[in-house]
Amino acid sequence: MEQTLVLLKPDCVERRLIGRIIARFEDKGLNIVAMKMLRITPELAKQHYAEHVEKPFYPALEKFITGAPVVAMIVEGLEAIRVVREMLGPTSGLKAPAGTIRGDFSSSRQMNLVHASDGPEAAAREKELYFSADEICRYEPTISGWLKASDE
Ligand code: 3AN
Repeated sequence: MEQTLVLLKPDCVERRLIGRIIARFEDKGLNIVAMKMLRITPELAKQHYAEHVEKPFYPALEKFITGAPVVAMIVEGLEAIRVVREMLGPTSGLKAPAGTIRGDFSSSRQMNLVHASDGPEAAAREKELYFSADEICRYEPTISGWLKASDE
């Protein structure tokens, strides 16, 4: 099992899409093992987007991501990092294919609704940014046996 950090961004919260987006992860058979709503501070934004801090678009990105609450989640499943990224689609909602979350709900590169870790190192780093170990709930849903075979 793999875990990935998912953020429902301010546009997702403001557009009242939290429930519909979470439902897509649940429908896929992924397991939510941690969740909270928070307001991202400029300090946390700089840590989260460390790779973008020096880029010209960073000030607008920080203003956006700190502009309303977000919902942070840890999502667990087989190959969850890749599976969730593919469910989101490419960064720009204008380029994301129909059937992906961004393709279905976003027409923007910045307001693309959801963030998900892009690899194992990012997942480990981002999980720690948003959650302490005691906030992660380990459990085996009783439906698991109907979502995949025991040897998968
Ligand atoms: P993803 O959310 O698919 O992982 P990243 O991490 O490359 O995409 O970008 C995070 C955010 O940074 C984007 N949602 C967008 O707001 C901003 N961003 C990334 N690249 C650009 C760019 N070339 N011009 C403007 N904003 C950008």
